Amino acid sequence: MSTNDTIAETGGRNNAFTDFRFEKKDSNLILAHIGFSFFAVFLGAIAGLLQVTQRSGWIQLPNWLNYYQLLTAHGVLLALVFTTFFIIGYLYSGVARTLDGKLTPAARILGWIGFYLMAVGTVMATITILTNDSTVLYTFYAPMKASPWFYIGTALLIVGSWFGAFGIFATYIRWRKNHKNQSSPLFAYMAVATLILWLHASLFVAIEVVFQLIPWSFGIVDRVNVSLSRTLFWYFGHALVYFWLLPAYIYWYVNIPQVVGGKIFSNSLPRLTFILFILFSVPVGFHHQLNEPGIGSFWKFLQVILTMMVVIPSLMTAFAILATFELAGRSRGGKGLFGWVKKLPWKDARFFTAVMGMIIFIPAGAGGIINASYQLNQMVHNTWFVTGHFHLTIASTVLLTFFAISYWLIPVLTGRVFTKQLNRLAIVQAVLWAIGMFLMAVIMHIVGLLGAPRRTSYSTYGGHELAVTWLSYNQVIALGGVILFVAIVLVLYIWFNLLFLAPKSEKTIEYPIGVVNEQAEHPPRILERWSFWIGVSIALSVIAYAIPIYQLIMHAPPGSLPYRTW
Ligand code: HAS
Repeated sequence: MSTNDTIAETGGRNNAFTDFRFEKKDSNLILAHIGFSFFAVFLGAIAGLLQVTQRSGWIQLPNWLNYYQLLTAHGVLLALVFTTFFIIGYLYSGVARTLDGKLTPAARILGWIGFYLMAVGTVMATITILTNDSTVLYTFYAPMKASPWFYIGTALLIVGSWFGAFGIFATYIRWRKNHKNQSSPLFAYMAVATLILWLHASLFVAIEVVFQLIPWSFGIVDRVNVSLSRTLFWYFGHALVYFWLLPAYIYWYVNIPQVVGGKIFSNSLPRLTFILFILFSVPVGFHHQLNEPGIGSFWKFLQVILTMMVVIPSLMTAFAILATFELAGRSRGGKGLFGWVKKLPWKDARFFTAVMGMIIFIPAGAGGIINASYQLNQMVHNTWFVTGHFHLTIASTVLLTFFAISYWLIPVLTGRVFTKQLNRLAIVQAVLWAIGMFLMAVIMHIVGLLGAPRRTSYSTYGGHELAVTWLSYNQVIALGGVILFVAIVLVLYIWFNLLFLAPKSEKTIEYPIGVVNEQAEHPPRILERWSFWIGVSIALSVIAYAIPIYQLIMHAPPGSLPYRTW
C-alpha cells in the first residue's frame, strides 16, 4: 500500500509524535471502549428508524413493541451509552499519546474495571428496556417507575465511567510528578478538565438514582420527591451535554490543526475555555425546568444568566478554530479575504466530516440560546423544537466529530488503512447526514413552533385542526430519519472495514496531534491549579442550588407513588 493510496498514513509531516505506536495493552483497552460504543450505535439507530417512521404513521409496530420503548432504547443507547464509551476510549487514547506515550499500570487496571462495570450496567439496563419494564425514556423522570435493575444498570454505567476517569487522573498525576513546573500537553489538560466536570455533575445523578430511585423502585420506600429528583437529574443533565461536547472541542483544538497542516492558534485560550466550562456548565440546570412549579423564579432567572455565561466559551472556540483554519490556509498559499478557505483539505473526511459538524453548530447553538431565554422557553418547551435542537447538537455536531475521530483512531489502533474508497464513502456519509438532519431537525424546529409536542407516539389528536397542520411536516421528518439511517449503515460499514477488513498498513499510521504556534504565549500557571477552579465551581453551584434544593426538601409535598404509564 503506497502513501498515495492512503489518507491517514503519516505522509511525512513534520511532527515529533508522528512515529508513535500504542503499547498493545493500551490499544486493547481503547479498542474495547470504542468497539462497545459501535454496538450501541447499531441498536440505537434501529430503534431510531422504527420510532421516527411510527411517529409519522408510516408503520405500525407489533403488539410486543411500543413507541416509548423504542424512544427509551434510542436515548439510552445513543445519548448515554455510545457517548460514554466512545469518550472514555478517545480520552484514554489522547492521554496515552501525549503523556509519555503510555498509560500507567494503575490506569490500565482502573480502565478495565470501569469498562466491565459500564458494560454490565449497559446490558442490565438494555434487557429491562427490551422486556418493556423500563419504558421511562433516557431522562427516567419519576414518578414513572422503571425496573430497579434499570436504575442499578445506569448507576453502574456512571460509576464505571468514574473508574475510567480515575485511570486518566493517575496517568496525568504521574506525568506532573515527572515534569515539575511544566504545563501539561493540551490534550491531557482538556481530558482532565472534561472529567472534572463529569465527576462533579454525575455525582448528583448518582445521588438521585442511589438514594431516591433504587429504594423507591424496590418498594423499600413508598413515595418519591418528584421535584427534587428532577432537579438532581438536571444538575447533572446540562453538564452532561458538555461532557459530550468537550471531547469534540478537544478534536477541534488539538487534533484538527495537524490534519489541516496548521498549528494550534493559542496554548492558553483553549485552557481558559475549558475552565469556563468547569465553572458554568453545572449551575444552569434550571433552564430545563423553567416551566416547572416548586422553584422560585429568582433562582430560575439566576441560572438563565449563568446559561448565557456558558455560551461564551463556545464563542471563544468558534473564534479560535476559525483562526487556526485561516492560518493553516494562508500557510498553504491562500490569498485574499477568503482564499485560505479553498486551501483547506476538503477531500479529507477527517476534516470534512468534523467541519460539517462545526457549521451545523452555528444554528444549533442559536437554538440553544432561544431555549435558554426565559420567556421564549414558554413557547418551545416540550415541543419538537427541543428535539430538533438536540439532533443538531449531540446528533450532528458531536456525532459527526466522533465519526471524524474514528476515521483515524481505529486505523491507529488496528493498523488498517483508511483507504481512498473508505474516505470517499465517509464524505458521502457526512453529506447524507447533513441532508437527513436538515430534513429532520430543521423541520422539527418549525413544527415545534407550530406547537407539535415532543415525546409522543403517532396521533391525529382526533383530527383537531391544529394537529392536522403538523402531519405533512411529520412526513418530511420521517424521510430525513430514513436518510439518516442509510448514513448510519454507511458508517457502520466503514467501521467494520477499519476493524476487520481494510488492508494492513506497512507504515505507522498517524495519530494527529497539533503543535502549538511558536508565537503563542506560555499558559499562565493559574490555569493548571485545579483545586482553585474546582473550589470556584463548587461555590457557584452552592450559590445557584443550595437554597432551592433546601426549599424542595423542607417544603416537600407528600411525594408520589410509582406509576407504570405504559
Ligand atoms: Fe441544549 C435542551 C440550551 C448546547 C443538548 N440541549 C437540550 C437537550 C439536549 C441538549 C439533549 O436553555 C434536551 C434535553 C431533554 O431531553 O429535555 N443548549 C442550550 C444552550 C447551549 C446548548 C444555551 N445542548 C447544547 C449542546 C448539546 C445540547 C452542545 C449537546 C451536545 N438546551 C438548552 C436549553 C434546553 C436544552 C435551555 C432546554 C429546553 C427545554 O425547554 O426543554 C449552548 O451551549 C450553545 C452555545 C453554542 C454556540 C455555537 C458556537 C459555534 C461554534 C461553531 C463554529 C464554527 C466554525 C466553522 C468554526 C453559541 C463553536 C468553521 C467553518 C469553516 C468555514 C471552515
